[in-house]
Amino acid sequence: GRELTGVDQLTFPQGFRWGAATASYQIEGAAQEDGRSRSIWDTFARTPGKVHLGHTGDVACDHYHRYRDDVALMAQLGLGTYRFSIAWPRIKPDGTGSVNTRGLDFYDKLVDELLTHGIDPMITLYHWDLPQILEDHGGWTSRDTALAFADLAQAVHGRLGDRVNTWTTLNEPWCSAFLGYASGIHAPGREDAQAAYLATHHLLLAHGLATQALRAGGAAEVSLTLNLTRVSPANPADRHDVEAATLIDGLQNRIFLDPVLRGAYPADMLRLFERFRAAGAIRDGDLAVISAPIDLLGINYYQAGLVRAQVGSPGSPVYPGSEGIIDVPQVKPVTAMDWPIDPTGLSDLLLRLTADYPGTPLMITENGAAFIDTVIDGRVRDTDRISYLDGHLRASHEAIQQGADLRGFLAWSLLDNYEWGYGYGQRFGIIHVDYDTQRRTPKDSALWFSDVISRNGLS
Ligand code: GBH
Repeated sequence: GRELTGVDQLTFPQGFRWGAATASYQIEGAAQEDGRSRSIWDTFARTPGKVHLGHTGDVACDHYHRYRDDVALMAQLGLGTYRFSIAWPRIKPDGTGSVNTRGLDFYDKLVDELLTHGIDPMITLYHWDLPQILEDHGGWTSRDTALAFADLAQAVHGRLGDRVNTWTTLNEPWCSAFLGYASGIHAPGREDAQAAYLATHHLLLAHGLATQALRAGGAAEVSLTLNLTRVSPANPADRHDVEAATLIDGLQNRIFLDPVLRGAYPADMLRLFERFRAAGAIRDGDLAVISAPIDLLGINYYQAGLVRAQVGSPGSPVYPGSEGIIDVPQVKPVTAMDWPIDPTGLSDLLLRLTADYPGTPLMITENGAAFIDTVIDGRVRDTDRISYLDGHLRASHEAIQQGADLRGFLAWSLLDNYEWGYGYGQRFGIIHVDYDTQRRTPKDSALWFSDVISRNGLS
């Protein structure tokens, strides 16, 4: 029954922010409308062999035309916050210079629609859809891209800053740098370690310069979202495994956290910048820009890492400099992505951030899972997704009990959408999308999440 005592409830702090997240290229479609230019994902998706079945974001969820219905669904579920991203090629089709007003108009209308429904808009300025024209000039390997990003931030804030309080500069710069330029599994699909380290620094600089622009415009709350995780040694008693875990922790977490929150690259990461001839990109004064205070650190968490030292292993192309280290398969239930399910990785991560980078409010800006969903009689019985979210919310609650300053939780994702290299083959939504009809069906997880929001906790 529902007559539960306080002991049976896991209640979150008052004012805890609940919501869901999306990203422009993954949901908008309307790729050729209102002056939008091509992004690196338009190009990458059309490169044979890069994306599952050659899927593109040309139509995606057609959210560009259906945003009113989508906002109505959000309101029906009781979401308090909606995190979405801005498509740079809509705002500045040439990458730099003049603003395309029609591009901004879309986000202006979306923001008003959200506010009308009492939903707090949270804008991410970059979620991977770089204008192709900027990639043609070096993309994130070029310092100019960081300067252009600050101008973009100023333009978007100039139009929406009177109504939007929370601004996120970048989503997961690790993915942009290492999946985009080192392993080539994301756009622009380059496989060049030096480029990945140059991109890392220029992305961080972009974050810092955009933060300055947002502050100058009076933005209330500035944040950065990182994909962070716990990286453990396969054998904690083996010194080599521990060193391996430390290096991967550096490449995944500290290479972004330390410059932003401590004003310096960690020594082991600086050695990699040097080894891959990228240290010259780090100029005097950059770290002061990069480490300007932020109000909120966004965390995207899906799975934890387990590594082991193995002499002679070539290492992983996603971590240039990781020779002698291998990923260890984990004996755990997995999602449809084959990602092991491990909520303790999240509580450990939140407590580690609390200990190592004190004083920064935290927010889970993405957490969720892909499973194989089918609509039967108008329902999707995704109990696997409910238990995934429930487990990670329990882990979040536990971390709060132990002192983590966690301010909110956003589910990834509002809608099934274009899952990058997996195309439409993987479904992360709490709302099912039929890509033939564009029909939306809230899954059981959406109804469950709505109930969690309404009671500010789990029962
Ligand atoms: C997020 O990225 C994105 O922000 C979002 O757009 C995306 O839809 C969502 O997650 C679901 O994927 O790449 O070989 O090292 C998550 C990115 C993907 C990074 C898995 C770590 C581990 C395997 N993560 N990746 S590998």
